[in-house]
Amino acid sequence: MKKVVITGILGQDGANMAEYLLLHCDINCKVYGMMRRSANPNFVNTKKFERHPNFEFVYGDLSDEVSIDKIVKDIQPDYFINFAANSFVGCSWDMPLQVMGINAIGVLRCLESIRKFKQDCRFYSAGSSEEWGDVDYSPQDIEHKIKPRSPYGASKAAARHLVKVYRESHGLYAVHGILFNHEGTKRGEEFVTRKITKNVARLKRSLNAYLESGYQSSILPMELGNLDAKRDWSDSEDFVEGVWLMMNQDSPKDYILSSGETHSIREFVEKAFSFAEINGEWRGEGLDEEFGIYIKSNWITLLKINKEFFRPAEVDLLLGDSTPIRQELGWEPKVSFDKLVQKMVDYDLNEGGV
Ligand code: NDP
Ligand code: GDR
Repeated sequence: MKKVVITGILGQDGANMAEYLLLHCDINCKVYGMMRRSANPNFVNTKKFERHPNFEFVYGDLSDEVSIDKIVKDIQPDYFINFAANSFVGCSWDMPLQVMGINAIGVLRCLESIRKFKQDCRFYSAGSSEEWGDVDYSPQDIEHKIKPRSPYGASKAAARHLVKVYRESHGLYAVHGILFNHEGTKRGEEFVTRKITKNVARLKRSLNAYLESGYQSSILPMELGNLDAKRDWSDSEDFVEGVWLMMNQDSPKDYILSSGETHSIREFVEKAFSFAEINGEWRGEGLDEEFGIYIKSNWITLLKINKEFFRPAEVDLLLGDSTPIRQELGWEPKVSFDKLVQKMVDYDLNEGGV
């Protein structure tokens, strides 16, 4: 039975990867899900598999090489899939050293442990389209110059170089997948897509209550930053299948996973409201722009702009070219942009209430 260590197990991709391996495909494996010590850990993403007989939680922290060494030495894994990171670009200006320490040096700690204790263990490094930042051309392919715009992007670029060095110097099977934005019902609430769908669900409930009671003051608008940035969004559940394909090539090669479409935050907002059957409109400009709706001739603001959510440097446009992995490894995403937005809105309206 293959042994798979997945770090970041409580996060979106770690949980989806474990779910894929344990519940959705017939790979005979034991999954060790690494979580860090926390006073109040959140197991919402692991509910479906945490009692699976082939699943076990293990403690470890990417800031602590002793814990990583122990995991690799004791478990002797066949695969080490490293999803753990400080994954929020927005906070990476506030804590750049922590971001570099976890996202780049943390990867180095994993590579070193594998080099020392299990050289034939296959390693996955979670790279990001943020490594390209202010892009030179679209769609971005694997040859695009590294041009990060945030400490987060720089940390992922550093990890990419380290993976290459360990692959070439020590012959490790190590891949650094460049993944464009991917979302879903396990997405953290500070990321813009989940922030939008959670708020749309909350506002839907508030509007319904207003229609029933006529009491309007409880309708608090959501607040967003830059609506004009464009992202290439996909479903995380599609992407973990691509990651597994990258881990099982004859020899290690880095690939891009992307949808090949780009949409603005504004479009995501419009779709999310429309799937919740809230037919609002925009008015105003710049920082005074709002999205809202007229009910009984009253304008009700549902979305406002808040400067606080703008970044010191923005990545304006991301659009990925994932042709190579589609052609060479047969990866194919199943979930379109519309389906993704609808799935997240439906979930937040029904199960994931605020
Ligand atoms: P999440 O933020 O949902 O999950 C990250 C996980 O890493 C969390 O469970 C977190 O633990 C854990 N973690 C953070 N710091 C440490 C540490 N020091 N030691 C151990 N664990 C730690 O991210 P995603 O699942 O969305 O992303 C997975 C990976 O893919 C990340 O590396 C991210 O940077 C990268 N990526 C993500 C993309 C996306 O669109 N989702 C796109 C491209 C790359 P805790 O739960 O305790 O906070
Ligand atoms: P991103 O995701 O930075 O692309 O990184 P995020 O959802 O945080 O931002 C996407 C875009 O939305 C704009 N935006 C806002 N963002 C947030 N979080 N909150 C807001 O209120 C808001 N308003 C507008 C941002 O400015 C940005 O342009 C994600 C993460 O998963 C990374 O880990 C991953 O590497 C990249 O995707 C690819």
